[in-house]
Amino acid sequence: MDTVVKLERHDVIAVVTINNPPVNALSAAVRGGILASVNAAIADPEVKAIVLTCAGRTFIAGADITEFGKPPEPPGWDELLAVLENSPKPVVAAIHGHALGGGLELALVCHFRVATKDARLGLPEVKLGLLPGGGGTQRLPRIVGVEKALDIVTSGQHAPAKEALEVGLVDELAPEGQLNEAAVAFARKILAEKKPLVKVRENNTKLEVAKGHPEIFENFRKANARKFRGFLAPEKNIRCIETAVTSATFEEGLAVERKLFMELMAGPQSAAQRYYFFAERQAQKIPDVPDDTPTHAVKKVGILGAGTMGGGIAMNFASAGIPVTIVEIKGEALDRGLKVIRSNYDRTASRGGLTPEQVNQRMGLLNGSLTMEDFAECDLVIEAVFERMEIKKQVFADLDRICKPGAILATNTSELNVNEIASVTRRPEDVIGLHFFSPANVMKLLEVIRGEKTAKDVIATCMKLAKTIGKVAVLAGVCHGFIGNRMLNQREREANKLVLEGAIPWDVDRVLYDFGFPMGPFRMNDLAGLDLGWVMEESRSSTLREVLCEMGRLGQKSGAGYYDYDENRNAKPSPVTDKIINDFIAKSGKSPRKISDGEILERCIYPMINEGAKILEEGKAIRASDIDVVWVNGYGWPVYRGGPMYWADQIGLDKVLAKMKEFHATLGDDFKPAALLEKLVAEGKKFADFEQPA
Ligand code: 3H9
Repeated sequence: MDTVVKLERHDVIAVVTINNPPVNALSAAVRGGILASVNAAIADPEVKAIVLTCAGRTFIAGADITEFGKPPEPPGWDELLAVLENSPKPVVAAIHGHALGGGLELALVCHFRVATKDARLGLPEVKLGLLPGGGGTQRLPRIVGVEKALDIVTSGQHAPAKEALEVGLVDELAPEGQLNEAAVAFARKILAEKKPLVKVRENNTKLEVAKGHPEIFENFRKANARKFRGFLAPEKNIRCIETAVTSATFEEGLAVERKLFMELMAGPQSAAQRYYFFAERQAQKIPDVPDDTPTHAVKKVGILGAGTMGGGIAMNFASAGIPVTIVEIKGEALDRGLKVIRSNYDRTASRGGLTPEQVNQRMGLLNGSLTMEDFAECDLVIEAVFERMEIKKQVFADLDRICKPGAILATNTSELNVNEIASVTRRPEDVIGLHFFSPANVMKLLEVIRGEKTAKDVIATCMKLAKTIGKVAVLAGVCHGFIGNRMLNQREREANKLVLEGAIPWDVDRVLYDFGFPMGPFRMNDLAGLDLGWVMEESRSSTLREVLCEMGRLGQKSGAGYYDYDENRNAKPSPVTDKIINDFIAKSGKSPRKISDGEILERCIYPMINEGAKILEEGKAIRASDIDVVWVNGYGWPVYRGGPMYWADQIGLDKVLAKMKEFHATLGDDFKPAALLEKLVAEGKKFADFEQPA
């Protein structure tokens, strides 16, 4: 028998244990092992019931994603699921950790499910651009009802065991540390009851309720249209559940599920989303900072600055149960900052995301102070003060004096030189950049900036800490704007140039929105505030943005920016902006030209890709996929297009290069192709093939 699956007998109960680290994915070997073990247990006359359990940190986390896109290896899913479902002896799944995707689908063909209290169950295939292809879309609504099932498959979220018990996904919760014993006891109880075994597929009661109510699906589609925009998988997930309700037989529903699953699997969106799944995990691996690098315990965090950024950063730690000392210069600003934090938590509570006790608990972890001396005992201090080098240097000199030896000193700068900041301390090895994105309590991305002298244990600690506070960390080297903003600057420049050549801002925004961004650059700037980094005294009316700021059009917050806003913050194209643009064009002496949507897209995105190539060749990002992780998590790049570097690989780097050369010839040096782009094209390679020299 295969070693990844073990069969043991405890009296009349056969226990089948899967052991395929790290997450017991259902590889061909595992499928074969389960099939052989279950068949053997069924054939053994001494065995009366079967318990299916997993070793290691989790139950089965799904199909083995690394097998996708390769020729299928036997045994097939249908064969495996059928043997379990048709077993004449009761099969009990014993679930700990995660039961996800194919793992949950396997549990759903078992007759019963026992879970630990901290287990989580879900069908996250939608996040891979897929749908549950092992009968999940047909069995789930039969257990939890149509509306709940729609929610589960289209969100991909994992339900905690308690909720799974309430909705009938789980039959019993096991006492702490006794999962297998509880599952065996459950099996004995079933044997004693001698009731006939019921298959999930035979239970149609919950589907009946939805029959003749197509509006359930239409309403669901409408309510989620914005969230699903651009993605193919949610609609196909919905269609499968719709079919579960409308089809005459279970088999018919399964056939539709299979067909739509295969369509998604063969399509570009799922390929991109699967690529992204591994990219995010790969980003955690730093070649010269191995997994076993020692890390510091971070039990107390200090934040300097209680503004929007500082407050948002503080919330991450308080939400993860880590005490925070938050320091401001003036009492008023501190009070205001703490008030904003409380109102953010209260808002989450009012939507049911937190209990009032949890809000109080989190607020209780925030200790406001007016003196930096209170950072003395902190293990990590993050400054979120004004973006001026002199100010940052003063702050770091103070931190160096105040903080205990071994404390990590971090700057939240979005572009300043971390080496220069570190140079004012006697411990540059403890200095690092932690670039959070606004709103810092919401955005998933954390750029971790490695200075020239930053110690490996400091990097390892910050990467680990990012996971603790629910962030996706990407390591970047010191350069202006790091990975994300450095590339964004390219897009900003081109968007602005385009409108002075004849495109209008709303067209630029529409093209990028249609590409899949949540909003275009002008809407984004209006949202962030046009006066970010703008100083009235230094304003020279030299750019469209400056002129808007001088007019008090500061963006959404002031009711007008590039766009005009109504009281509900709906954006309307503004004639004022049109006029300013026309004045600029008239002054330049050039006549506006018609610019195609295709050119808008290429002008905005190809220079970003080119900058990404420079970032790679300079070693400021470890790998191309890290850049993609930054753009998906920090800038709303549509995950179904993988990320800018992946997207470029799909278009073909030769095509990107050819276009860059064309723009270079007509529009100048902003489009000078990166040496790495030229090199990869010459070698017939992709960004995905690029490796940093050892
Ligand atoms: C499916 O089931 C389709 C069926 O419906 C079709 C039926 C026909 N396969 O995330 P971590 C690796 S689709 C292969 O860092 P955590 C991962 O790459 C699948 N490998 O750990 C990483 O490798 P490495 C539906 C996988 O503790 C290592 O495991 N299921 C798989 O933070 C550790 O992962 C999902 O989408 C896999 N399925 O989180 C669940 N899963 O160490 C996907 C993980 O080399 N998985 N790996 O970098 C997860 O959500 C998380 O891994 C989990 C653990 C929550 C389980």
